[in-house]
Amino acid sequence: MNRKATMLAAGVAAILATAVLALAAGQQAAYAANVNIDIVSGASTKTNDAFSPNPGQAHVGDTVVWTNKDGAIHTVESGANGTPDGKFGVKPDKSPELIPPGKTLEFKPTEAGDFKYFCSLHPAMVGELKVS
Ligand SMILES: [Cu+2]
Repeated sequence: MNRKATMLAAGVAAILATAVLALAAGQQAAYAANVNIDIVSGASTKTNDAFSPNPGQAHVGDTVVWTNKDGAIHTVESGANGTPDGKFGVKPDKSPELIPPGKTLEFKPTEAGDFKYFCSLHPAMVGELKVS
């Protein structure tokens, strides 16, 4: 093969490799879903009805998105009040992520299980995320 033909072959191989990677990524995206959970209006005065749906249902690899539809700041911290487990809803320093009105918090579960969570500002607000 001359130099031009070699470069052409390398170019075609690179395009094919990119196409295969894109296909694989597309298939992964087809299985992973967004799971939406609302922090409902008036959540501050609610308990296990502060989050909807509750319990939430997700699969490993999904993106769980909590949206604050209330007018007050809330948090979605994994574990229970007094015994947080730091699996989601916390910053690297383990302090809770604040979710202002209209904002979201995301969590991508990497393992199955039942994850309890609460709002650290209004600890009566409790929820559960079931991951299969
Ligand atoms: Cu709250």
